[in-house]
Amino acid sequence: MSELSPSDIDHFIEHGFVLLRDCIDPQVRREWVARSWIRNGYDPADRSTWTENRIHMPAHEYKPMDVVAPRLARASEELLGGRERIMGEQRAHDGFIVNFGVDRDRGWAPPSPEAGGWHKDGDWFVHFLDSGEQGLLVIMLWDDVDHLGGPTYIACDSIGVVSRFLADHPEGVHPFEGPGFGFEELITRCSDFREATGKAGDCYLLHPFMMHAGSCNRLEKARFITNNNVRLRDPLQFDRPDANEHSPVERGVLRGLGVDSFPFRITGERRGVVPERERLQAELRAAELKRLGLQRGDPAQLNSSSTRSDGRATTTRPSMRTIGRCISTGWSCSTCSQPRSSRASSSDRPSSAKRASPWRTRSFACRPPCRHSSASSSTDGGVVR
Ligand SMILES: O=C(O)CCC(=O)C(=O)O
Ligand SMILES: [Fe+2]
Repeated sequence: MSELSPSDIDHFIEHGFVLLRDCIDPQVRREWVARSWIRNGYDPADRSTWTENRIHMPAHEYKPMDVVAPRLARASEELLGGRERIMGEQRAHDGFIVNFGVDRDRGWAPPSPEAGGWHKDGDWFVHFLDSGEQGLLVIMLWDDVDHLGGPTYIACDSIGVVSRFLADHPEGVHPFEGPGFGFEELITRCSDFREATGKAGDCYLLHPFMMHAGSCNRLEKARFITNNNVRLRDPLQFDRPDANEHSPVERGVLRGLGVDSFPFRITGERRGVVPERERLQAELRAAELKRLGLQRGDPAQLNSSSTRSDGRATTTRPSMRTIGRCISTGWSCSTCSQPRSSRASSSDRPSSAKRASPWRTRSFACRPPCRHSSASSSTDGGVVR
């Protein structure tokens, strides 16, 4: 059975998005959000510890989207024209974009060109009308996102604007070199602005050409989203011999161009770009692993396993199954950083510590002396496939 009704599909083609309510596994959602506080070294109950207004966290853990949000996975397939058109497995990850209080002291601006920060995602490739690197933009809400609480602003009539711009640039558009997109000008051509608010577990599936922007968070509450990409195997096609074979994403572009078919051919070179974000996130990841008590992880692994917006990751990293256990008990060996094992007796615990707190790491010493160091570079459960 289809996840999306014909009217959902029509809505997506016309307005560039569909909203799926309550589709994230609540246990994964709670665990990952709780762990993010430890990773950032912030206390959720003490705002004075929130020293950054916004953090785009690197991803540590990936899980199949079929498991974390199966309805979302199916809906994404339907919008892209079937599972066989998608590259690899769809995956959820914990690379949260946390808005702790962006512009909280400044005046609120409604979703409008004046709000600023408008862009289309995809800082890791040169863009063409038919680019498949970013097949969809999914905004997953990992906690409630309220009006004035930093919802992503979306420009629902931007799909046509961006489509026409890219159709005029078959040579390709670099995300940040040269003239680029000129988003400040493109956004002035839009007028249908909305706020991506919702409840924890809701997910917005956006057309990849949807222009969007972060917004100010005036509420004393951190906002947690991820931006998930679904990558296509092949470029989009706008002149399929059988028009029924056009996916809703392709049909959104055709609608934006005002045609039924469009024989588009690129004239430039498809290539990837390494954004500065990846370097920053590698630094964040190393700091997070320290806070999680995994500072003995192989730095080579840490540095090479940055979040990839394209949903792919190629390297091994310390086992997050291990981190998960560590957090659920709240105990890790101060020598080897590994979680408290069954052979550590209760007398190993420092007497001052009572109960595992979700945002403080705790230590104990393994007795007899641990052999954990050999396990600390384990990739079990941490190999990103
Ligand atoms: O924080 C937000 O609401 C938007 C973030 C975003 O669009 C991005 O990081 O690309
Ligand atoms: Fe974005």
